[in-house]
Amino acid sequence: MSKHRTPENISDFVALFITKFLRLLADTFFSKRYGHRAVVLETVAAVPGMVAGMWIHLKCLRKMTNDRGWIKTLLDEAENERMHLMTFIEIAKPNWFERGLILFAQALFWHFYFILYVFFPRTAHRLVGYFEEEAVISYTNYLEQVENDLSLNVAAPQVAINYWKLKPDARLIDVIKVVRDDEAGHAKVNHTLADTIDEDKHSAKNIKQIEYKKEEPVFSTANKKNVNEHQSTTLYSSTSLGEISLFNRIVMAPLTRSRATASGVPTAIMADYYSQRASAGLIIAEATQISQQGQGYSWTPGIYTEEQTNGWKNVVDKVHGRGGKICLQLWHVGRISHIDLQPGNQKPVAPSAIKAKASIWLQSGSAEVSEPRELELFEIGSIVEDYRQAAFNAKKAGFDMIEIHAANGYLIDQFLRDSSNKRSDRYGGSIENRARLLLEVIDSVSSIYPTNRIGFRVGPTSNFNDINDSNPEELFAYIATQLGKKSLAYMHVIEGQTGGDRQNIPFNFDKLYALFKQNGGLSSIANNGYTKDLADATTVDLVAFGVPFIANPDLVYRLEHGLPLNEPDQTTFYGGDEKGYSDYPFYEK
Ligand code: 8OZ
Repeated sequence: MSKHRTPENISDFVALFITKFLRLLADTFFSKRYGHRAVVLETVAAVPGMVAGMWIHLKCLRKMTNDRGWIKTLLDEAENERMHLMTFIEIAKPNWFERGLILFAQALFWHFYFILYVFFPRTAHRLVGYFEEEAVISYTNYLEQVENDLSLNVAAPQVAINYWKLKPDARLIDVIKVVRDDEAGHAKVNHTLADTIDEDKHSAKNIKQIEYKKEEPVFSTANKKNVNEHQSTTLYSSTSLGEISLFNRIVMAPLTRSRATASGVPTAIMADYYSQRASAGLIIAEATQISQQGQGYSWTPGIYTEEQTNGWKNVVDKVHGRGGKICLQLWHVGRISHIDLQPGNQKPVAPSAIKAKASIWLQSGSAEVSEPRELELFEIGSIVEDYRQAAFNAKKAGFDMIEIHAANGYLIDQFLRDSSNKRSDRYGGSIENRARLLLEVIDSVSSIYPTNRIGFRVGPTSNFNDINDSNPEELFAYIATQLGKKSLAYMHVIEGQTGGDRQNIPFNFDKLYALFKQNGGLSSIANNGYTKDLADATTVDLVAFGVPFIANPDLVYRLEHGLPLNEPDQTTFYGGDEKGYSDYPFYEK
Protein backbone atom coordinates (compact mmCIF):
# COMPACT_ATOMS: atom_id res chain seq x y z
CA MET A 1 0.00 0.00 0.00
CA SER A 2 1.51 3.31 -0.97
CA LYS A 3 -1.59 5.45 -1.29
CA HIS A 4 -4.29 6.67 1.02
CA ARG A 5 -7.78 5.21 1.15
CA THR A 6 -10.22 7.42 -0.79
CA PRO A 7 -12.21 9.61 1.59
CA GLU A 8 -15.94 9.01 1.38
CA ASN A 9 -17.53 11.79 3.38
CA ILE A 10 -16.81 15.05 5.16
CA SER A 11 -15.41 13.47 8.29
CA ASP A 12 -13.05 11.36 6.12
CA PHE A 13 -11.87 14.52 4.38
CA VAL A 14 -11.31 16.22 7.73
CA ALA A 15 -9.26 13.22 8.93
CA LEU A 16 -7.17 13.16 5.75
CA PHE A 17 -6.65 16.93 5.90
CA ILE A 18 -5.39 16.69 9.50
CA THR A 19 -3.04 13.85 8.49
CA LYS A 20 -1.56 15.96 5.71
CA PHE A 21 -1.27 18.94 8.05
CA LEU A 22 0.59 16.80 10.61
CA ARG A 23 2.85 15.56 7.82
CA LEU A 24 3.65 19.21 6.96
CA LEU A 25 4.50 19.94 10.60
CA ALA A 26 6.61 16.78 10.82
CA ASP A 27 8.45 17.69 7.61
CA THR A 28 9.09 21.18 8.95
CA PHE A 29 10.29 20.15 12.40
CA PHE A 30 11.75 16.69 11.85
CA SER A 31 12.50 15.69 8.23
CA LYS A 32 14.46 18.79 7.21
CA ARG A 33 16.52 18.66 10.36
CA TYR A 34 17.02 14.95 10.93
CA GLY A 35 16.92 13.44 7.44
CA HIS A 36 16.44 9.72 7.41
CA ARG A 37 16.15 9.52 11.21
CA ALA A 38 13.09 11.71 11.02
CA VAL A 39 10.68 8.91 10.23
CA VAL A 40 11.84 7.15 13.34
CA LEU A 41 11.70 10.21 15.56
CA GLU A 42 8.28 11.16 14.20
CA THR A 43 6.95 7.79 15.20
CA VAL A 44 8.34 8.14 18.68
CA ALA A 45 6.76 11.57 18.94
CA ALA A 46 3.34 10.76 17.59
CA VAL A 47 2.48 7.23 18.59
CA PRO A 48 2.14 7.62 22.38
CA GLY A 49 -0.45 10.32 21.82
CA MET A 50 -2.32 8.06 19.48
CA VAL A 51 -2.16 5.11 21.84
CA ALA A 52 -3.13 7.24 24.84
CA GLY A 53 -6.09 8.56 22.89
CA MET A 54 -7.02 5.02 22.02
CA TRP A 55 -6.77 4.11 25.68
CA ILE A 56 -9.28 6.80 26.56
CA HIS A 57 -11.46 5.45 23.79
CA LEU A 58 -11.15 1.97 25.24
CA LYS A 59 -12.39 3.29 28.57
CA CYS A 60 -15.50 4.48 26.75
CA LEU A 61 -15.81 1.16 24.92
CA ARG A 62 -15.64 -0.71 28.20
CA LYS A 63 -18.96 0.83 29.19
CA MET A 64 -20.56 -1.13 26.38
CA THR A 65 -21.60 -4.69 27.18
CA ASN A 66 -20.64 -5.73 23.66
CA ASP A 67 -17.53 -4.23 22.06
CA ARG A 68 -17.50 -6.96 19.38
CA GLY A 69 -13.85 -7.79 20.04
CA TRP A 70 -12.47 -4.34 19.37
CA ILE A 71 -11.03 -3.85 22.84
CA LYS A 72 -8.83 -6.88 22.37
CA THR A 73 -7.89 -5.81 18.84
CA LEU A 74 -6.95 -2.30 19.95
CA LEU A 75 -5.05 -3.52 23.00
CA ASP A 76 -3.05 -5.81 20.70
CA GLU A 77 -2.40 -2.83 18.50
CA ALA A 78 -1.30 -0.67 21.43
CA GLU A 79 1.14 -3.39 22.52
CA ASN A 80 2.48 -3.60 19.01
CA GLU A 81 2.96 0.17 18.81
CA ARG A 82 4.81 0.06 22.11
CA MET A 83 7.29 -2.34 20.53
CA HIS A 84 7.69 -0.01 17.54
CA LEU A 85 8.64 2.75 19.96
CA MET A 86 11.10 0.66 21.96
CA THR A 87 12.71 -0.42 18.71
CA PHE A 88 12.97 3.07 17.29
CA ILE A 89 14.36 4.59 20.44
CA GLU A 90 17.16 2.03 20.16
CA ILE A 91 17.71 2.90 16.52
CA ALA A 92 17.49 6.71 16.71
CA LYS A 93 19.14 7.14 20.12
CA PRO A 94 17.72 10.68 20.50
CA ASN A 95 19.89 13.25 22.30
CA TRP A 96 18.51 15.44 25.10
CA PHE A 97 17.36 18.22 22.81
CA GLU A 98 15.57 15.70 20.60
CA ARG A 99 13.99 14.09 23.62
CA GLY A 100 12.64 17.49 24.67
CA LEU A 101 11.22 18.06 21.23
CA ILE A 102 9.66 14.60 21.21
CA LEU A 103 8.11 15.14 24.63
CA PHE A 104 6.64 18.43 23.50
CA ALA A 105 5.19 16.81 20.38
CA GLN A 106 3.85 13.94 22.47
CA ALA A 107 2.08 16.32 24.85
CA LEU A 108 0.54 18.13 21.91
CA PHE A 109 -0.68 14.94 20.22
CA TRP A 110 -1.87 13.47 23.48
CA HIS A 111 -4.28 16.35 24.12
CA PHE A 112 -5.32 16.47 20.52
CA TYR A 113 -6.19 12.77 20.33
CA PHE A 114 -7.78 12.82 23.76
CA ILE A 115 -10.32 15.41 22.66
CA LEU A 116 -10.85 13.73 19.31
CA TYR A 117 -11.39 10.24 20.74
CA VAL A 118 -13.86 11.36 23.37
CA PHE A 119 -15.99 13.52 21.12
CA PHE A 120 -15.47 12.10 17.62
CA PRO A 121 -14.35 8.45 17.92
CA ARG A 122 -15.12 7.66 14.31
CA THR A 123 -13.06 10.55 12.97
CA ALA A 124 -10.31 9.67 15.46
CA HIS A 125 -10.02 6.12 14.15
CA ARG A 126 -10.27 7.31 10.56
CA LEU A 127 -7.47 9.78 11.32
CA VAL A 128 -5.31 7.07 12.86
CA GLY A 129 -6.04 4.93 9.80
CA TYR A 130 -4.79 7.69 7.48
CA PHE A 131 -1.91 8.41 9.80
CA GLU A 132 -0.78 4.80 9.62
CA GLU A 133 -1.11 4.81 5.84
CA GLU A 134 1.11 7.89 5.89
CA ALA A 135 3.57 5.95 8.02
CA VAL A 136 3.57 3.16 5.41
CA ILE A 137 4.48 5.74 2.75
CA SER A 138 7.30 7.09 4.95
CA TYR A 139 8.64 3.61 5.72
CA THR A 140 8.57 2.70 2.03
CA ASN A 141 10.73 5.76 1.29
CA TYR A 142 12.98 4.98 4.24
CA LEU A 143 13.42 1.44 2.94
CA GLU A 144 14.48 2.82 -0.43
CA GLN A 145 17.06 5.02 1.24
CA VAL A 146 18.51 2.10 3.15
CA GLU A 147 18.45 -0.10 0.04
CA ASN A 148 20.26 2.59 -1.93
CA ASP A 149 22.90 2.96 0.75
CA LEU A 150 21.79 6.49 1.57
CA SER A 151 21.29 5.43 5.11
CA LEU A 152 23.23 2.98 7.24
CA ASN A 153 21.71 -0.50 7.38
CA VAL A 154 22.59 -0.98 11.04
CA ALA A 155 22.00 -4.16 13.03
CA ALA A 156 18.42 -4.61 14.26
CA PRO A 157 18.01 -3.97 18.00
CA GLN A 158 17.51 -7.06 20.17
CA VAL A 159 14.00 -5.99 21.28
CA ALA A 160 12.89 -6.05 17.64
CA ILE A 161 14.54 -9.42 16.98
CA ASN A 162 12.75 -10.90 20.00
CA TYR A 163 9.37 -9.35 19.36
CA TRP A 164 9.08 -10.01 15.64
CA LYS A 165 11.07 -13.26 15.81
CA LEU A 166 13.58 -11.97 13.24
CA LYS A 167 16.67 -13.95 12.41
CA PRO A 168 19.53 -13.22 14.86
CA ASP A 169 21.56 -11.30 12.25
CA ALA A 170 18.60 -9.13 11.14
CA ARG A 171 19.35 -5.57 9.99
CA LEU A 172 17.47 -2.28 10.02
CA ILE A 173 15.98 -3.16 6.64
CA ASP A 174 14.23 -6.22 8.13
CA VAL A 175 12.82 -4.15 10.96
CA ILE A 176 11.46 -1.51 8.59
CA LYS A 177 9.71 -4.21 6.57
CA VAL A 178 7.89 -5.74 9.54
CA VAL A 179 7.00 -2.36 10.99
CA ARG A 180 5.68 -1.21 7.62
CA ASP A 181 3.51 -4.34 7.34
CA ASP A 182 2.28 -3.86 10.90
CA GLU A 183 1.32 -0.27 10.16
CA ALA A 184 -0.59 -1.35 7.06
CA GLY A 185 -2.52 -3.85 9.23
CA HIS A 186 -3.21 -1.19 11.86
CA ALA A 187 -4.47 1.20 9.19
CA LYS A 188 -6.95 -1.45 8.11
CA VAL A 189 -8.04 -2.09 11.71
CA ASN A 190 -8.70 1.58 12.35
CA HIS A 191 -10.56 2.12 9.09
CA THR A 192 -12.66 -0.98 9.75
CA LEU A 193 -13.43 0.19 13.27
CA ALA A 194 -14.41 3.60 11.89
CA ASP A 195 -16.72 1.82 9.42
CA THR A 196 -18.18 -0.27 12.25
CA ILE A 197 -18.87 2.77 14.39
CA ASP A 198 -20.51 4.31 11.35
CA GLU A 199 -22.68 1.25 10.75
CA ASP A 200 -23.72 1.11 14.38
CA LYS A 201 -24.83 4.71 14.16
CA HIS A 202 -27.08 3.95 11.21
CA SER A 203 -28.44 0.56 12.20
CA ALA A 204 -28.84 -1.19 15.51
CA LYS A 205 -29.56 -4.58 13.98
CA ASN A 206 -28.16 -7.65 15.69
CA ILE A 207 -26.21 -5.75 18.28
CA LYS A 208 -29.09 -4.97 20.55
CA GLN A 209 -27.89 -5.32 24.10
CA ILE A 210 -29.52 -7.68 26.50
CA GLU A 211 -29.18 -6.49 30.07
CA TYR A 212 -28.29 -8.81 32.92
CA LYS A 213 -31.35 -9.34 35.08
CA LYS A 214 -31.32 -9.70 38.83
CA GLU A 215 -32.81 -13.21 38.68
CA GLU A 216 -29.88 -14.44 36.64
CA PRO A 217 -28.80 -17.91 37.88
CA VAL A 218 -25.96 -17.96 40.35
CA PHE A 219 -23.39 -20.60 39.49
CA SER A 220 -21.00 -22.09 41.96
CA THR A 221 -17.57 -23.39 41.14
CA ALA A 222 -17.88 -26.36 43.48
CA ASN A 223 -17.67 -29.79 41.89
CA LYS A 224 -19.77 -32.60 43.25
CA LYS A 225 -17.76 -35.44 44.71
CA ASN A 226 -19.27 -38.40 42.88
CA VAL A 227 -18.16 -37.13 39.49
CA ASN A 228 -15.87 -40.02 38.71
CA GLU A 229 -17.47 -42.70 40.76
CA HIS A 230 -19.70 -44.16 38.09
CA GLN A 231 -17.72 -47.39 37.79
CA SER A 232 -19.50 -48.77 40.81
CA THR A 233 -22.90 -47.73 39.43
CA THR A 234 -24.70 -48.25 36.11
CA LEU A 235 -25.45 -46.14 33.07
CA TYR A 236 -28.85 -45.47 34.64
CA SER A 237 -27.77 -44.25 38.08
CA SER A 238 -27.61 -40.59 38.91
CA THR A 239 -24.27 -38.84 38.67
CA SER A 240 -22.72 -35.37 38.64
CA LEU A 241 -21.10 -33.22 36.06
CA GLY A 242 -19.22 -30.35 37.67
CA GLU A 243 -21.69 -29.02 40.19
CA ILE A 244 -24.73 -30.29 38.27
CA SER A 245 -26.67 -33.40 39.26
CA LEU A 246 -27.80 -35.64 36.41
CA PHE A 247 -30.54 -38.30 36.41
CA ASN A 248 -28.22 -40.75 34.66
CA ARG A 249 -25.04 -41.02 32.57
CA ILE A 250 -26.87 -40.84 29.25
CA VAL A 251 -26.46 -37.68 27.21
CA MET A 252 -28.52 -36.57 24.25
CA ALA A 253 -25.95 -35.59 21.60
CA PRO A 254 -26.36 -32.29 19.75
CA LEU A 255 -28.48 -32.97 16.64
CA THR A 256 -29.07 -30.48 13.86
CA ARG A 257 -32.78 -30.69 12.96
CA SER A 258 -33.41 -27.31 11.26
CA ARG A 259 -36.74 -26.56 12.93
CA ALA A 260 -36.04 -22.91 13.83
CA THR A 261 -37.49 -19.99 11.85
CA ALA A 262 -35.64 -18.55 8.85
CA SER A 263 -34.11 -15.96 11.19
CA GLY A 264 -32.88 -18.63 13.60
CA VAL A 265 -35.53 -18.25 16.31
CA PRO A 266 -36.27 -21.48 18.24
CA THR A 267 -39.90 -22.54 17.81
CA ALA A 268 -42.59 -24.02 20.09
CA ILE A 269 -42.15 -27.50 18.56
CA MET A 270 -38.49 -27.33 19.60
CA ALA A 271 -39.59 -26.78 23.19
CA ASP A 272 -41.88 -29.84 22.87
CA TYR A 273 -39.16 -31.98 21.27
CA TYR A 274 -36.50 -31.19 23.87
CA SER A 275 -38.82 -31.44 26.88
CA GLN A 276 -39.98 -34.88 25.67
CA ARG A 277 -36.35 -35.95 26.00
CA ALA A 278 -35.81 -34.43 29.48
CA SER A 279 -35.17 -37.87 31.03
CA ALA A 280 -31.69 -37.84 29.48
CA GLY A 281 -29.02 -37.08 32.09
CA LEU A 282 -28.04 -34.09 30.00
CA ILE A 283 -29.46 -32.72 26.75
CA ILE A 284 -26.89 -31.00 24.57
CA ALA A 285 -29.08 -28.85 22.38
CA GLU A 286 -28.26 -28.61 18.71
CA ALA A 287 -25.43 -26.58 17.20
CA THR A 288 -26.45 -22.92 17.40
CA GLN A 289 -24.78 -20.15 15.44
CA ILE A 290 -23.13 -17.38 17.42
CA SER A 291 -23.53 -14.85 14.60
CA GLN A 292 -25.06 -14.62 11.15
CA GLN A 293 -21.57 -15.22 9.74
CA GLY A 294 -21.51 -18.45 11.75
CA GLN A 295 -24.57 -19.91 9.98
CA GLY A 296 -24.17 -22.59 7.32
CA TYR A 297 -27.59 -24.14 6.82
CA SER A 298 -31.14 -22.81 6.63
CA TRP A 299 -33.40 -22.94 9.69
CA THR A 300 -30.64 -23.66 12.20
CA PRO A 301 -31.10 -21.67 15.43
CA GLY A 302 -28.96 -18.73 16.52
CA ILE A 303 -28.22 -17.12 19.89
CA TYR A 304 -27.12 -13.65 18.87
CA THR A 305 -30.41 -11.71 18.85
CA GLU A 306 -32.88 -10.99 21.62
CA GLU A 307 -35.64 -12.89 19.80
CA GLN A 308 -33.47 -16.01 19.45
CA THR A 309 -32.48 -15.78 23.10
CA ASN A 310 -36.12 -15.54 24.16
CA GLY A 311 -37.00 -18.49 21.91
CA TRP A 312 -34.31 -20.57 23.63
CA LYS A 313 -35.58 -19.46 27.03
CA ASN A 314 -38.95 -21.11 26.24
CA VAL A 315 -37.11 -24.34 25.37
CA VAL A 316 -34.96 -24.26 28.51
CA ASP A 317 -37.93 -23.46 30.78
CA LYS A 318 -39.90 -26.40 29.42
CA VAL A 319 -36.95 -28.81 29.88
CA HIS A 320 -36.34 -27.52 33.41
CA GLY A 321 -40.07 -27.86 34.08
CA ARG A 322 -39.56 -31.62 33.65
CA GLY A 323 -36.45 -31.68 35.78
CA GLY A 324 -34.05 -32.01 32.83
CA LYS A 325 -30.64 -30.40 32.37
CA ILE A 326 -29.76 -28.66 29.14
CA CYS A 327 -26.54 -27.42 27.58
CA LEU A 328 -26.21 -25.28 24.43
CA GLN A 329 -23.67 -26.06 21.72
CA LEU A 330 -22.10 -22.84 20.36
CA TRP A 331 -21.24 -23.00 16.67
CA HIS A 332 -19.50 -21.09 13.91
CA VAL A 333 -19.47 -22.97 10.61
CA GLY A 334 -16.55 -21.08 9.03
CA ARG A 335 -16.18 -22.23 5.41
CA ILE A 336 -19.14 -24.67 5.54
CA SER A 337 -21.60 -22.04 4.38
CA HIS A 338 -23.04 -20.28 1.38
CA ILE A 339 -23.07 -16.63 0.34
CA ASP A 340 -26.90 -16.68 0.49
CA LEU A 341 -26.68 -17.11 4.28
CA GLN A 342 -23.85 -14.65 4.88
CA PRO A 343 -24.19 -10.98 5.89
CA GLY A 344 -24.16 -8.84 2.73
CA ASN A 345 -23.85 -12.04 0.66
CA GLN A 346 -20.13 -12.02 1.34
CA LYS A 347 -17.93 -15.08 1.10
CA PRO A 348 -17.93 -17.39 4.14
CA VAL A 349 -14.81 -17.04 6.29
CA ALA A 350 -12.10 -19.62 6.97
CA PRO A 351 -8.55 -19.80 8.33
CA SER A 352 -7.37 -20.13 4.71
CA ALA A 353 -9.14 -19.60 1.40
CA ILE A 354 -9.58 -23.32 0.70
CA LYS A 355 -12.99 -24.58 -0.38
CA ALA A 356 -14.26 -27.77 1.26
CA LYS A 357 -15.83 -30.58 -0.74
CA ALA A 358 -19.05 -30.37 1.22
CA SER A 359 -22.64 -29.31 0.84
CA ILE A 360 -25.18 -27.43 2.92
CA TRP A 361 -28.89 -26.75 2.50
CA LEU A 362 -30.68 -23.54 1.72
CA GLN A 363 -34.39 -22.84 1.56
CA SER A 364 -34.14 -23.65 -2.15
CA GLY A 365 -32.53 -27.04 -1.52
CA SER A 366 -29.09 -28.52 -1.16
CA ALA A 367 -26.07 -26.60 -2.53
CA GLU A 368 -22.28 -26.80 -2.66
CA VAL A 369 -20.53 -24.62 -0.10
CA SER A 370 -19.30 -21.25 -1.46
CA GLU A 371 -15.67 -20.30 -2.03
CA PRO A 372 -14.40 -18.99 1.36
CA ARG A 373 -12.07 -16.07 2.10
CA GLU A 374 -9.18 -16.05 4.56
CA LEU A 375 -9.92 -14.28 7.84
CA GLU A 376 -7.80 -11.20 8.49
CA LEU A 377 -5.91 -11.35 11.76
CA PHE A 378 -7.91 -8.48 13.22
CA GLU A 379 -11.24 -10.24 12.56
CA ILE A 380 -10.43 -13.21 14.78
CA GLY A 381 -10.85 -11.13 17.96
CA SER A 382 -14.39 -10.20 16.93
CA ILE A 383 -15.29 -13.85 16.42
CA VAL A 384 -13.96 -14.69 19.89
CA GLU A 385 -16.08 -11.84 21.17
CA ASP A 386 -19.13 -13.25 19.35
CA TYR A 387 -18.64 -16.47 21.32
CA ARG A 388 -18.55 -14.50 24.57
CA GLN A 389 -21.72 -12.63 23.66
CA ALA A 390 -23.40 -15.91 22.66
CA ALA A 391 -22.44 -17.43 26.03
CA PHE A 392 -23.86 -14.34 27.71
CA ASN A 393 -27.14 -14.84 25.85
CA ALA A 394 -27.15 -18.58 26.64
CA LYS A 395 -26.84 -17.76 30.32
CA LYS A 396 -29.68 -15.27 29.92
CA ALA A 397 -31.81 -18.02 28.37
CA GLY A 398 -31.04 -20.21 31.41
CA PHE A 399 -28.87 -22.97 29.90
CA ASP A 400 -27.18 -25.07 32.59
CA MET A 401 -24.00 -25.39 30.55
CA ILE A 402 -22.43 -24.54 27.20
CA GLU A 403 -20.43 -26.68 24.81
CA ILE A 404 -17.96 -25.29 22.28
CA HIS A 405 -18.28 -27.10 18.96
CA ALA A 406 -14.74 -27.89 17.83
CA ALA A 407 -15.58 -30.90 15.64
CA ASN A 408 -16.97 -31.88 12.25
CA GLY A 409 -14.98 -29.51 10.08
CA TYR A 410 -16.53 -26.25 11.28
CA LEU A 411 -14.58 -23.05 12.01
CA ILE A 412 -12.67 -24.12 15.13
CA ASP A 413 -11.89 -27.53 13.59
CA GLN A 414 -10.75 -25.73 10.41
CA PHE A 415 -8.24 -23.83 12.53
CA LEU A 416 -7.15 -27.00 14.37
CA ARG A 417 -6.36 -29.17 11.34
CA ASP A 418 -3.46 -28.69 8.99
CA SER A 419 -5.48 -29.62 5.87
CA SER A 420 -7.56 -26.44 6.19
CA ASN A 421 -5.25 -24.12 8.12
CA LYS A 422 -2.31 -22.82 6.07
CA ARG A 423 -1.89 -19.53 7.96
CA SER A 424 1.53 -18.14 8.67
CA ASP A 425 0.52 -15.90 11.59
CA ARG A 426 0.02 -16.86 15.23
CA TYR A 427 -3.11 -18.89 14.39
CA GLY A 428 -1.39 -21.24 11.94
CA GLY A 429 1.60 -23.54 11.62
CA SER A 430 2.44 -25.20 14.94
CA ILE A 431 -0.13 -27.16 16.96
CA GLU A 432 0.00 -24.43 19.62
CA ASN A 433 -0.90 -21.84 17.00
CA ARG A 434 -3.67 -23.90 15.41
CA ALA A 435 -5.23 -24.55 18.83
CA ARG A 436 -5.02 -20.87 19.79
CA LEU A 437 -8.52 -19.97 18.59
CA LEU A 438 -10.14 -22.81 20.58
CA LEU A 439 -8.22 -21.82 23.72
CA GLU A 440 -9.12 -18.15 23.28
CA VAL A 441 -12.79 -19.02 22.79
CA ILE A 442 -12.76 -21.12 25.97
CA ASP A 443 -11.11 -18.28 27.91
CA SER A 444 -13.60 -15.78 26.59
CA VAL A 445 -16.70 -17.83 27.48
CA SER A 446 -15.14 -18.54 30.88
CA SER A 447 -15.87 -14.91 31.73
CA ILE A 448 -19.58 -15.83 31.53
CA TYR A 449 -19.88 -19.46 32.68
CA PRO A 450 -17.65 -21.04 35.35
CA THR A 451 -15.32 -23.63 33.83
CA ASN A 452 -17.25 -26.46 35.54
CA ARG A 453 -20.16 -25.58 33.23
CA ILE A 454 -18.19 -25.49 29.99
CA GLY A 455 -17.50 -28.46 27.74
CA PHE A 456 -16.13 -28.89 24.23
CA ARG A 457 -16.64 -31.41 21.45
CA VAL A 458 -13.95 -32.81 19.19
CA GLY A 459 -13.80 -35.48 16.51
CA PRO A 460 -10.10 -36.37 16.28
CA THR A 461 -10.35 -38.89 13.45
CA SER A 462 -13.50 -37.72 11.73
CA ASN A 463 -13.08 -36.22 8.28
CA PHE A 464 -16.69 -35.03 8.09
CA ASN A 465 -16.91 -31.86 5.98
CA ASP A 466 -13.61 -32.58 4.22
CA ILE A 467 -11.30 -32.06 7.20
CA ASN A 468 -7.99 -33.84 7.84
CA ASP A 469 -4.87 -33.67 9.91
CA SER A 470 -1.43 -35.17 9.43
CA ASN A 471 -1.00 -35.97 13.14
CA PRO A 472 -4.29 -36.16 15.06
CA GLU A 473 -2.75 -38.04 18.06
CA GLU A 474 -0.38 -35.16 18.80
CA LEU A 475 -2.86 -32.39 18.00
CA PHE A 476 -5.64 -33.73 20.22
CA ALA A 477 -3.26 -34.74 23.02
CA TYR A 478 -2.23 -31.08 23.19
CA ILE A 479 -5.88 -29.95 23.26
CA ALA A 480 -6.89 -32.49 25.94
CA THR A 481 -3.92 -31.40 28.06
CA GLN A 482 -4.44 -27.66 27.70
CA LEU A 483 -8.21 -27.78 28.20
CA GLY A 484 -7.80 -30.25 31.06
CA LYS A 485 -5.63 -27.61 32.74
CA LYS A 486 -8.54 -25.22 32.52
CA SER A 487 -10.64 -27.63 34.65
CA LEU A 488 -13.44 -27.79 32.13
CA ALA A 489 -16.57 -29.79 32.90
CA TYR A 490 -16.13 -32.22 30.05
CA MET A 491 -14.46 -33.27 26.84
CA HIS A 492 -16.98 -34.75 24.40
CA VAL A 493 -15.42 -37.00 21.79
CA ILE A 494 -16.81 -38.34 18.53
CA GLU A 495 -14.97 -41.65 18.26
CA GLY A 496 -14.24 -42.44 14.60
CA GLN A 497 -16.05 -41.10 11.58
CA THR A 498 -19.05 -38.91 12.44
CA GLY A 499 -22.13 -41.10 12.09
CA GLY A 500 -19.98 -43.87 10.58
CA ASP A 501 -17.13 -46.30 11.17
CA ARG A 502 -15.98 -46.17 14.79
CA GLN A 503 -12.53 -47.46 13.81
CA ASN A 504 -11.85 -45.52 10.62
CA ILE A 505 -8.30 -44.59 11.70
CA PRO A 506 -6.36 -46.17 14.60
CA PHE A 507 -6.53 -43.77 17.56
CA ASN A 508 -6.19 -44.27 21.29
CA PHE A 509 -9.30 -42.59 22.69
CA ASP A 510 -8.76 -44.01 26.19
CA LYS A 511 -5.40 -42.27 26.32
CA LEU A 512 -7.08 -39.02 25.31
CA TYR A 513 -9.73 -39.27 28.06
CA ALA A 514 -7.00 -40.07 30.59
CA LEU A 515 -4.91 -37.06 29.51
CA PHE A 516 -7.84 -34.69 29.87
CA LYS A 517 -8.62 -35.87 33.38
CA GLN A 518 -5.01 -36.19 34.57
CA ASN A 519 -4.58 -32.53 33.71
CA GLY A 520 -7.64 -31.38 35.65
CA GLY A 521 -10.60 -31.98 33.31
CA LEU A 522 -13.67 -33.18 35.24
CA SER A 523 -15.45 -35.70 32.99
CA SER A 524 -15.51 -37.22 29.53
CA ILE A 525 -18.38 -37.96 27.18
CA ALA A 526 -17.98 -40.67 24.56
CA ASN A 527 -20.08 -40.59 21.40
CA ASN A 528 -20.69 -42.24 18.05
CA GLY A 529 -22.50 -45.44 17.25
CA TYR A 530 -22.82 -46.59 20.88
CA THR A 531 -25.21 -49.50 21.37
CA LYS A 532 -26.68 -50.45 24.75
CA ASP A 533 -24.03 -53.14 25.17
CA LEU A 534 -21.13 -50.85 24.29
CA ALA A 535 -22.48 -48.12 26.57
CA ASP A 536 -23.09 -50.51 29.49
CA ALA A 537 -19.50 -51.71 29.19
CA THR A 538 -17.65 -48.41 28.79
CA THR A 539 -15.61 -46.83 31.56
CA VAL A 540 -16.07 -43.35 30.11
CA ASP A 541 -18.07 -41.12 32.50
CA LEU A 542 -20.97 -40.36 30.18
CA VAL A 543 -22.21 -41.67 26.84
CA ALA A 544 -23.92 -39.49 24.23
CA PHE A 545 -26.51 -40.99 21.87
CA GLY A 546 -27.52 -39.11 18.74
CA VAL A 547 -29.78 -40.78 16.16
CA PRO A 548 -31.46 -43.14 18.71
CA PHE A 549 -32.75 -40.03 20.52
CA ILE A 550 -34.40 -38.77 17.33
CA ALA A 551 -36.95 -41.59 17.25
CA ASN A 552 -37.08 -42.40 20.98
CA PRO A 553 -37.97 -39.58 23.33
CA ASP A 554 -37.85 -42.13 26.18
CA LEU A 555 -34.54 -43.65 25.08
CA VAL A 556 -33.24 -43.89 28.65
CA TYR A 557 -36.25 -45.94 29.76
CA ARG A 558 -36.06 -48.19 26.70
CA LEU A 559 -32.34 -48.83 27.13
CA GLU A 560 -32.64 -49.50 30.83
CA HIS A 561 -35.44 -52.02 30.32
CA GLY A 562 -34.07 -53.58 27.14
CA LEU A 563 -37.15 -52.48 25.17
CA PRO A 564 -37.28 -52.23 21.36
CA LEU A 565 -36.43 -48.89 19.77
CA ASN A 566 -38.50 -46.91 17.24
CA GLU A 567 -36.85 -46.61 13.82
CA PRO A 568 -36.03 -43.04 12.75
CA ASP A 569 -37.36 -41.65 9.47
CA GLN A 570 -34.35 -40.21 7.64
CA THR A 571 -36.47 -38.06 5.32
CA THR A 572 -37.55 -35.87 8.26
CA PHE A 573 -34.10 -35.44 9.85
CA TYR A 574 -33.50 -31.91 8.56
CA GLY A 575 -36.21 -29.27 8.24
CA GLY A 576 -39.98 -29.51 8.29
CA ASP A 577 -42.51 -29.50 11.10
CA GLU A 578 -43.43 -31.74 14.03
CA LYS A 579 -43.69 -34.77 11.72
CA GLY A 580 -40.71 -37.00 12.42
CA TYR A 581 -39.69 -34.54 15.11
CA SER A 582 -41.91 -34.19 18.15
CA ASP A 583 -44.38 -36.94 17.21
CA TYR A 584 -42.35 -40.10 17.92
CA PRO A 585 -44.25 -42.32 20.38
CA PHE A 586 -43.19 -43.12 23.94
CA TYR A 587 -43.14 -46.82 24.83
CA GLU A 588 -46.53 -48.21 25.64
CA LYS A 589 -46.91 -51.42 27.53
C1 8OZ B 1 -25.52 -32.56 10.20
C2 8OZ B 1 -26.02 -31.60 9.36
C3 8OZ B 1 -25.76 -30.29 9.61
C4 8OZ B 1 -24.98 -29.91 10.67
C5 8OZ B 1 -22.46 -31.28 13.05
C6 8OZ B 1 -23.88 -29.39 13.35
O1 8OZ B 1 -22.06 -32.17 12.28
C7 8OZ B 1 -23.61 -30.48 12.67
C8 8OZ B 1 -24.46 -30.88 11.52
C9 8OZ B 1 -24.74 -32.21 11.27
O2 8OZ B 1 -21.88 -31.06 14.11
